[in-house]
Amino acid sequence: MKSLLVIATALAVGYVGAIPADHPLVAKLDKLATLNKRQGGMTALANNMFNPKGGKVAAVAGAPPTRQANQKDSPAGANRVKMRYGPYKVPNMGVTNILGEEGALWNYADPVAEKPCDAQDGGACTIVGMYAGLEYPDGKNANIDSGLWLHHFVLFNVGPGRQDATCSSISLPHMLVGSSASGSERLFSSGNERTQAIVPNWPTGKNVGYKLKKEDKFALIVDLMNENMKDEVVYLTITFDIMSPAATATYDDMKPVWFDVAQCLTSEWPAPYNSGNYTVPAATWVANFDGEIIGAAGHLHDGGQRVTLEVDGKQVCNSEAKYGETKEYVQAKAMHANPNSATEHISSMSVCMGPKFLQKDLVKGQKWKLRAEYDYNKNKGMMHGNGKQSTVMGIAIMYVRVKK
Ligand SMILES: *[C@@H]1O[C@H](CO)[C@@H](O)[C@H](O)[C@H]1NC(C)=O
Ligand SMILES: [Cu+2]
Repeated sequence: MKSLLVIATALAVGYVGAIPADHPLVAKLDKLATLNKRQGGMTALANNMFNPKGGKVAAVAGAPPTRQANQKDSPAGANRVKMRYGPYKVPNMGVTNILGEEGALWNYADPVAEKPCDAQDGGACTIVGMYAGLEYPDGKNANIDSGLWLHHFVLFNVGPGRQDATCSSISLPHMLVGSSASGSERLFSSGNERTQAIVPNWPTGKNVGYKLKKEDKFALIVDLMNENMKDEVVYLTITFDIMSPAATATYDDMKPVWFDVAQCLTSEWPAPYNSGNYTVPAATWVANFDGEIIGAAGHLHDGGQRVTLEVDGKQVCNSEAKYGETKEYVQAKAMHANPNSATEHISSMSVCMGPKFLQKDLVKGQKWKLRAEYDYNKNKGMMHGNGKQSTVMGIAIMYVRVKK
């Protein structure tokens, strides 16, 4: 069993990349899936292995409620609900996990997360907007300027008929939350850039939303970093704009498509170079459903310049990174006091939508390809004490309208 876990670890950090179907590692993933089944899930196993010193802890006394409805600035007709997930304890910088990551809550699986509408309409609602944040127990924003990173999270929807568009049944992130790619789909994600996906504000995002059913259940993978020398407890927030099923009866449904250089793994990819520039391509995805494209946004790590999407050889989307736009994203001192490590961090990624998305329709059989471009000469990366760049990522989530 130990060796299988070592394989899981290797897969998890992305050493094998996007796996072609005939790759011998697929057989090993198969074994992992069997192990997963036999043990009734690998959630606890993986959490104990990767995060022995961190994870979900008891609610903090006196903290604000975990569901806060009627937030300001919701789009017309929607209720903006902020959900606070956790709280999660993030170990301090002095704690190194088995993957060599310091101060990390690493891909922590939280298989039970409340939906924004579990408290109303019996758990059915239409999501028209989503964005994420990180907060201290008292509700104050947690960001890089106080050493806390919303490194990333993955929101899964687990339910009957849910099938991830870009992974088949054997997929590590889905297994981490005790599900599979044929029983759940990755619905939303965000890194510390905290991109807002408020689709009614996008040119082709009217009268469409993600229709949550009563039977659907949420699960999370939470990845946080703490650059302080003491453990910190924080809440992940996801703010949803929701509408009732009755108000959205005529709306089209929306399906997410997750592109990733480390597809069906946990998205980390070892930086192929420690300096200069390089491009990491993802494996080609052959579109497996038809729809109308609403928008897409990318996620990169520091040093990243852009995520591009290509359809049948033509570039159609360019999601660009910007750095240090506000003080929250600028550090006084680089990690490990390494002068080659970044102090200015990615603070936004542009969204491809409307005229900036050169492809209007998703058509079965199209060949889609994501590329993640890095250039450490333009922006420094996050370096370990040993001079190696930490792992990178290249992700884009695209939302597609599916006609009723
Ligand atoms: C590196 O940067 C140069 C100049 O911007 C560009 O022409 C080249 O395509 C880049 N190479 C890679 C592998 O991204
Ligand atoms: Cu990331």
